Amino acid sequence: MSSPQMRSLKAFKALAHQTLVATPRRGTLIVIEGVDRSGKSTQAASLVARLNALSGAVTAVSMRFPDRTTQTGKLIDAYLTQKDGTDGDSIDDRTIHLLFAANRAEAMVQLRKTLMTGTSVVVDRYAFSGVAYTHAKGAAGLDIEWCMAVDAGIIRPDVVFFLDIPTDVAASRGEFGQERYERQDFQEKVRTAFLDIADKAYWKILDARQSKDALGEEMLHLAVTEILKTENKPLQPLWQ
Ligand code: DGP
Repeated sequence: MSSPQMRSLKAFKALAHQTLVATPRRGTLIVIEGVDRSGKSTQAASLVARLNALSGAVTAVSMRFPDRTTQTGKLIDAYLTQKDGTDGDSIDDRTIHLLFAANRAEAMVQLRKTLMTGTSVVVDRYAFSGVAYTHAKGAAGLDIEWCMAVDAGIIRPDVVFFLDIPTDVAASRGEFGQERYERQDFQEKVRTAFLDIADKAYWKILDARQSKDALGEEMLHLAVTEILKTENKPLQPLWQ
């Protein structure tokens, strides 16, 4: 990187530090989406660490969906890992969709509270996964509008980072294939559905094939830009 770029990155980080630490503001809701094995969880953890290192304080925390620790999450986990003793038909497609949505809805009070106390939240998967995975099943009645309807009204992210990756590259990564949805043909449909619902107003489509570090720096830069813009903008409902 050339020195003028270094200097502007340094100035940018200094401004970010000052703003993150000194200004009372609501936190920013940052969502990371993508197909399985696109690197979301690694990048979510790294983004929280980078944001906190930048501010020298805990100004960001992470969250993930599905949250497998709650009652709804335990049912979802049994379904995904097929520990329910069946090969997958124990919960029908509409019911599992509703359970995933309930798993997000039940976290909204805590999420709102965290944001309103000024902490940003980096979320690994959100309602967009809900729509993409259910719609990708291609079954009658699982159209995009129906899939969106049950998540309408949850907190709208300020920004969505979509970690885009060809599904053959994702499928070649470690541990692919362990859970129910991890089949490359299905993941291809999921990727298409994600790109169909991507809202240019607040989605950033990022190349997830680049190195972990390069992607991490790109996300940090975009996240800080978003945090600086959030100020005290009211939280908005999703899809309403
Ligand atoms: P993860 O813990 O991020 O690996 O996600 C678990 C799996 O569940 C993954 O294959 C994506 C899928 N998934 C996540 N959210 C939803 C949802 O709302 N609906 C459906 N049908 N699948 C989801």
